[in-house]
Amino acid sequence: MRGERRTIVFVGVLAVLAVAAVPTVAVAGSVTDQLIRRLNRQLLYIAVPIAVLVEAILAYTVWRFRDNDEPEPTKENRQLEITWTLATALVLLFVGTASFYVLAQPTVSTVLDDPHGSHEPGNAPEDAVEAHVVTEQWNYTFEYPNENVTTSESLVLPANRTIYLYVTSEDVIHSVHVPELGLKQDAIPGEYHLLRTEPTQEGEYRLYCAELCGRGHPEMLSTVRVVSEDEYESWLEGEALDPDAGGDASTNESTIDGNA
Ligand SMILES: [Cu+2]
Repeated sequence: MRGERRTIVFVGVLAVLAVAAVPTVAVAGSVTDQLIRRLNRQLLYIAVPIAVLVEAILAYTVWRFRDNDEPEPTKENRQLEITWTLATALVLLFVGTASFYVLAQPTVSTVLDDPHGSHEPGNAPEDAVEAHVVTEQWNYTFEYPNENVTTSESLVLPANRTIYLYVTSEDVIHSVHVPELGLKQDAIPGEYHLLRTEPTQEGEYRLYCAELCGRGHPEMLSTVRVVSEDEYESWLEGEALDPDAGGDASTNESTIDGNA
């Protein structure tokens, strides 16, 4: 009976691990977003069955021993102890491995494969798109140094290309956050910090400032536009010919000042 129960627990744990290990297809905005979503789903596959199991055992115990006026202490059960120790170790091993796999990806952690240990701009590979996100109270300037393009309207990125975003600030600490693309990076005055990703889905994504940075913080919003390669090229050409077409950095600021 005891051996049977142990087998059931082990089979249950293995089944949960097997289900969690299967990659599921979902529409993700970027490679980064896909990695984070998948990890979240895998951890849920582990957490939900365990929560249901524990609650079920708890409810059963309360019901089963509801009229037990003389409870006896549990006797030592070595097999049961070994079983739950091993089961817990297996679950933790899976959680740790799955999390570290995601953390070690270059599109999630940008520190690991940087040869200089710094995030100085200009280190993007030839085939990647390099853009600088310059934050200041309370707007954004997007610079494309290799194309000599600067705009404040929106961050335009081509789909299915590697993107190197160098984030910095002109005044106080801001944080560049694009939840739907899985991107978040602090903007520190005098420093550049790298965000690396590959957008996979064309569309418009909201860009937030995620660090309280003063009076205009709630309105420090912008847009990331992920477009096709052709659209991106013609957008760059248009911006290079007519730099003022993309809007003016002071527009947002004067609007906020006007409201205050
Ligand atoms: Cu800000």
